[in-house]
Amino acid sequence: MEFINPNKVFGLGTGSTVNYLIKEIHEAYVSKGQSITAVSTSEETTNLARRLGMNIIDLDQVDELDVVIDGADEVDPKNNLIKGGGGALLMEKIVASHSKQFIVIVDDSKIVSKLGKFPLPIEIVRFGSEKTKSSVEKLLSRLGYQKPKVYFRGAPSGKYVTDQQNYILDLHLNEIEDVRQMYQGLIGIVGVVEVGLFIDMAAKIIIGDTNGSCKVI
Ligand code: DER
Repeated sequence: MEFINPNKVFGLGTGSTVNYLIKEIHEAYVSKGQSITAVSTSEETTNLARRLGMNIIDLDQVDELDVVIDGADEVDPKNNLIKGGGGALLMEKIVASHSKQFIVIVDDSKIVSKLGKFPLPIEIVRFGSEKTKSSVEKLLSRLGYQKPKVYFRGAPSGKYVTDQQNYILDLHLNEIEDVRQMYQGLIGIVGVVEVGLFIDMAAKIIIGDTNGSCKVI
């Protein structure tokens, strides 16, 4: 909360952590009559924020944002992240890229020595999605990953469709040896829109623990 200036437009990520933040913002400002304007990274965030009385505007209506606050699925010692467990990685990355400060809130269970235990989400276009999936599998074997499992999120009951009308592939890698090499390889595949690796983006990580205290790194 202390990183938010209620008089300036800020960015709101997506997920259960951000949902708590939205409720706190409502409590601290909106419920006391202060108007709050934010840019959102998903329909889920937009719906909750609007329901709690906030104005949500389009990213293109603002110049650079001062602050964007989001959650993450994993954080490594260099503050690189896996994101996209909630399915909003593309919009989250676009909004975070237009912010002076990208701040991430996690609990200590998400701090890891190497990224990859959490399946890496990538957003791919729906056209030719099986072909894109094979290209991803070929890349992973070339990079030395033995029989990596790559799944369409939501399949087989019904493939998950993102707010931007794309699919998500979850890559079960266990450990990502070289995050930059992985990012470069995946983003170079035609059909891949964005990768849930957020490298060198987070300015601060706020880590909460089960005692209710938190530290900022
Ligand atoms: O999908 C996402 O990128 C979310 O922000 C995710 O990284 C954090 O979600 P959570 O707060 O529900 O754990």
